[in-house]
Amino acid sequence: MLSSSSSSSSSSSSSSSSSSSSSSFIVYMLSILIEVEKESRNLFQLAVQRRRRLRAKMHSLVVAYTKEEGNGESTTSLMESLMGLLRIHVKRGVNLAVRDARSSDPYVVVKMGKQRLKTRMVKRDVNPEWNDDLTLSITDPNIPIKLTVYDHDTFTKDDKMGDAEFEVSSYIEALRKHTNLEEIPNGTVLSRLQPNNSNCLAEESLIYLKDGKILQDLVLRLGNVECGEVEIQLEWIHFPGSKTFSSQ
Ligand SMILES: [Ca+2]
Repeated sequence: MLSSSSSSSSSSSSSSSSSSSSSSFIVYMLSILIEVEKESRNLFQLAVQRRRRLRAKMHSLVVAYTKEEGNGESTTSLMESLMGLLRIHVKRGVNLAVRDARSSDPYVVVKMGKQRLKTRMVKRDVNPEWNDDLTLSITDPNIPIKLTVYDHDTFTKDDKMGDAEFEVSSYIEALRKHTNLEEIPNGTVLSRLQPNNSNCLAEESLIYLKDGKILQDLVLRLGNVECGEVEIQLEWIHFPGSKTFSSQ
């Protein structure tokens, strides 16, 4: 009696333990599935948020641009004609002109059409390291970009320290041509531009692939001034939804 009861109890406990172990396995699997699902939902939400932030940034840039334009062109049509954003990393000035007693307080102004952006000012330095990013919205890559260096003055009008122009058509062409970036080794030079009489290049300018991005380095020789060069780097920021680059 005792043994039978014990055996029955042991058999019932063994069956319950096997069913509880399989149900705990299912619970475990489910919890993993839920975690995976939650994780992918989080990633999706992050991507959505990032896309929304980019769109908001684009929108505010375009609105600012439209306001500045004052030409009544609607924001929507500008959004449609927008190819993307061009980030101009203004690295440094080299051997710039002296406009104060011994030095200058240089800053850079970049203009494209009616867009106007400027870097911070570096006090008393004719070899300034600005390391400032200026972002232009690009609708027509054939519009030249003009860069002017000024000497900041407190009580008088800021003096000019030279200017230079450059175009982004070759850079855009490289972006259009090379959409299979994962197949190109890091550091590959995609295009070279030589200095000549019709451009403001001080030396050969390279368009190359670095860390999955196509960049262009330019050293601009300043004109309308006795001396000075400005080093910049171009980086394209793809705009989600832009039809300019098929693979993006
Ligand atoms: Ca000054």
